[in-house]
Amino acid sequence: MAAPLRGQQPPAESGYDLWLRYVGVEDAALRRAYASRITHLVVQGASPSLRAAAGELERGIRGLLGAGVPVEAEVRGQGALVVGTPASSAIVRHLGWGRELDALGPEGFVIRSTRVADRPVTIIASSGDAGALYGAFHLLRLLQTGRPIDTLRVAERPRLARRMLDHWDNLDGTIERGYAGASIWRWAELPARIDPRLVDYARANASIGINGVVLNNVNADPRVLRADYLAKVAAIASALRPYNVRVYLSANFGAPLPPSSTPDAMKKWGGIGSLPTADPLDPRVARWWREKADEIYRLIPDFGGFLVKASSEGMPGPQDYGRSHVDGANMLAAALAPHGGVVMWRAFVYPKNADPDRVKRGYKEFVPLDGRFAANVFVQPKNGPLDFQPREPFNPLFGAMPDTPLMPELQITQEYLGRATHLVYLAPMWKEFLDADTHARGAGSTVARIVERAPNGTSGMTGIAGVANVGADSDWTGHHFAQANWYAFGRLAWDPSLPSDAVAEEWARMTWSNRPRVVRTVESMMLGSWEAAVSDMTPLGLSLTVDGQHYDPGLERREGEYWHADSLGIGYDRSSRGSDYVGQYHEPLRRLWDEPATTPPELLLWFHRVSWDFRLPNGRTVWAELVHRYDDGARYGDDLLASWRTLAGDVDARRWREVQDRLEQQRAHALRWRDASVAYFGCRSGRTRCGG
Ligand code: BDP
Repeated sequence: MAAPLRGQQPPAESGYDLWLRYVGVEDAALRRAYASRITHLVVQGASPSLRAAAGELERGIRGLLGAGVPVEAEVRGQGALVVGTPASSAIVRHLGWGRELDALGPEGFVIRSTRVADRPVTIIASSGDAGALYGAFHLLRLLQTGRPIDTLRVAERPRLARRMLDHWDNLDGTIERGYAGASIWRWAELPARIDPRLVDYARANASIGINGVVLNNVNADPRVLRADYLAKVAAIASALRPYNVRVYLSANFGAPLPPSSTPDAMKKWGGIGSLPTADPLDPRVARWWREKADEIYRLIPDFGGFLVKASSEGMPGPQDYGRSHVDGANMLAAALAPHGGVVMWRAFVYPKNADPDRVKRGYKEFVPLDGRFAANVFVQPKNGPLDFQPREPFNPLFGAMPDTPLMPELQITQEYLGRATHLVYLAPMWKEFLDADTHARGAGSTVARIVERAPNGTSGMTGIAGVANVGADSDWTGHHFAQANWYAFGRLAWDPSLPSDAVAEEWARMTWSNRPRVVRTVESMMLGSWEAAVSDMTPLGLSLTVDGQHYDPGLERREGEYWHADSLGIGYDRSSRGSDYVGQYHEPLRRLWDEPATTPPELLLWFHRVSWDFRLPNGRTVWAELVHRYDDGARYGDDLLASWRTLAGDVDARRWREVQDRLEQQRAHALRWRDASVAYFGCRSGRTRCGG
């Protein structure tokens, strides 16, 4: 696509190209500099991933520089861009970087400006084909974001081994908590026809380092494990494989049981087998799963493993048979182990009998099991102990299971954050979680450090998962700005230490424009958006204030269970004088969060029930602060609209209008949240008239 002239409005776009638009570099001097550095492409090796890397570079360079460059077998003159591995490429081999590349691993890479036969070249090298592909995307990112490329010295490797996108897609094409249209897996057409869209999906994931995808909902329909569906799964796997994306499935623990009559009943009580039980300690059950795993690996040799929601929210599990989570997970792990597969066993369980305070239950269920899981089992807790709320303290399981690999589950889809109608950039929330200091082994034991280090005897068992926000809408995510959350999740999974503003800037440049005004405006719209959403929906540590659809305010419905508001005060007492949830944290957090005065205001009502006149460090009472935050959060909608208006000429008309429509919806919705919340708490506290 040709570069727009300065001041001219760019041509309409649908958003389908995500951050891989490869529009022409606007700055003429920069474009010339790039063109002189990249005169031809040399890709030695023909594996599917190297071919994918070459294809992406050709496509990207053609778009960015306005003309393609020839692909040569050897370096010819100056300006070669060489891609390969020591195994695939004589040029890379002769550079003698083998040791360094080995240390970076098969997904790591270097990008370097150097000389070959006395000619200036740029080398993208890795010890593995996947790393070469990631290096290609990295170089393209540098070009897309206007970075200089004449003296490159990049060395990268992912900090986590499994960087997973979890789809909550159902076999009927719907998506649980999906706000961007139908599922992109078109089961009815598979395996005969593979939608070309799957390749674009794989490209997008590879560009941000995502290397695993769970295809189906954790509320798993057991039929996905049937032979006819496995053939479809294998077809999807073949489309994703060149991009280093492995396929995983959510497995229903009741799968060995016989079928049940209705689809809904299938999930909870039905299976695809004929056994009278799914008891993990019954040898027939273990054999059934072993044979199932063998069958899967015959079709998909690099199958990743199973994600399991068991004994949770009515899903079948080992506890139905009086067995433990360890019994269940280890039985499945034994079936997968001979093939190198893993189990991701969710810790999202909250059986009523465990504790009256729901947020304490996951910890109480899982901590006693630490160290007893097989070496290929991850326990997968959500970032917070409750349920993907706009803000929660970090889940105290992080730091409490030192002998178990923990794979955090984040939610990219905005279930509790205004769905795809609100602009909410989630990286700051994920950073708050990843950077949280658990103090498990003294100061500095952040969640990220815990997750990055596989426990002894579980080498390579590191990872992170995000619940996908992807659907079949033309823009993939239902809101152009929701693409940023997919992007940011991948980037943080690759390197949890990246700052959210740097990630936002990259995304803004690639998705919208390198014009400084656009970059600045888009970035600032994004950076305040999460705090604004928290202020508008769950200020000061409130949680679950939503209705049954998890979109509109539903305060009456939640009163009493997650917080309590009356004339005396508001909050939930989880201090040592209350439910003692605070006792699940290490010192000094336990001590600090035990007192309202030393609890951060952001979490005050999560940990404490305080009077409306309790004074916050800024001098305001809780009542005044609540009203202030609701108002502030709602007003962010006006700020977003005002900012976006200034970009009307800089952004293509179609995407500009679509974002504008969403922002208008968001503003109206945010005002509704504020008004409903202030009225409700005003009435409960006796501060304002009820029902007025
Ligand atoms: C809740 C969602 C529900 C999921 C559940 C889970 O509302 O759709 O099935 O979490 O994570 O937040 O299992």
